[in-house]
Order: sequence, then structure tokens, then C-alpha cells
Amino acid sequence: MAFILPALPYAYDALEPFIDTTTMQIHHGKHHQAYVDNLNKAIAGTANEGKSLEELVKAAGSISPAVRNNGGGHWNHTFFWESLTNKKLDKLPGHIAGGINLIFGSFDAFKEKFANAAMTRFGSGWAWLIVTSDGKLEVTSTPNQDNPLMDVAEHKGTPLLGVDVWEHAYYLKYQNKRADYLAAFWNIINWEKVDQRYAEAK
Ligand code: MN3
Repeated sequence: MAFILPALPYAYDALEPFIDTTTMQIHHGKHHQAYVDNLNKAIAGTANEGKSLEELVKAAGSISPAVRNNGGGHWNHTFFWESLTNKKLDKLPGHIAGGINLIFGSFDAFKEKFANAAMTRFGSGWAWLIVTSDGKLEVTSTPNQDNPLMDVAEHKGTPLLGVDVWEHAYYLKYQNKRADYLAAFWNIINWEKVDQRYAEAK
């Protein structure tokens, strides 16, 4: 079974004005689709055909650059779409709020650390909130389409939240102002999903 592009869990215009409709259409319909297509090409007729996306991603560094880039791209974008919502919460779910306060001291301190990881990622990549194998929350970042599940990741863990800082994620609306895109990002995070991932990872 070849991989397929998953439908977005909301409409293309659902994240306006924070992420514009055209960016969402191109990002999902063109960029994410290309990762899916190129991943399928990279594994067709090989021993890796039939493996789950997570299996491929976890072993990506020892499989091939094509699987690392496109398997990572498929996994990261699927995860990213599910991390976003237009649904507003009055306050953070207790579980993740407690974890963040415990490790970072306050939500604002976490925000600053996360934004800093996203701002200082040179070129293309992602910033992440992960939970490590010993149950600790950590902020990290990865280049290109790598992620913290990969064998090649410097800081490994289970991703709870991630932000795409490739220019294609924000250039149409924000041009070179990555900081403005990141400021908008806080308005559309699906904290219920993050909280659920945290509960499942612990
Ligand atoms: Mn992207």
C-alpha cells in the first residue's frame, strides 16, 4: 500500500488570519503531496515497501537520504496539521500545563524557549516540544525534514508539538518575518491534541 496524502482536519481557510488560505493550499496540496509521492518512489520495489511511516522515520538515517527527507516530510506535515486548530480554549489542559510549568517555570518561559529554537534554526527545519524517554519535556529543533523520532536526531523523544519554519510555511503572508509567523502560531495550537500526546507518551 502506497502512502497517501491525508485530508486536512479543517478547511483550508480555517486558520485565517494567522495562516492564510493560499499558503495552506500550496503547503498541503503541493509540498506535502510531493513528500508523499517522493517517499512512495523511494521505497517502491525495495525491502522498505510495506513498512509503517513511523518505522521508516525511526530508521531513516540508515535507510536513505530520500526516505529521510520525504518520510520525514510526510510524518512532520501530518503531525503539523493535527497540531493546529481554529478552536479556542479558555486555558491550557491541566496535564500539559502542569508539565510545562514544572520544566520551564512558566508558560511564558516555555514560549520564549520554543520561539528561540524556531528563530535560531538556520535555514529550513522545525522546532519541537518533545517528551524524552525518561518523561521529561524538552524544546529542541531539527534541520530540513528531520524529527526527534529519527535515529539521526541529536535530541530524541516523542514530539508533542512542532512548528514548520521552512519559508514555504510563511513566506506568502509574512515574507522574511519568521518572528511574526511564530507570534501568530500561538493562536492556532491544538492544545487538546498536545495534551493527549503527552498523556500517551508518559
Ligand atoms: Mn512544510
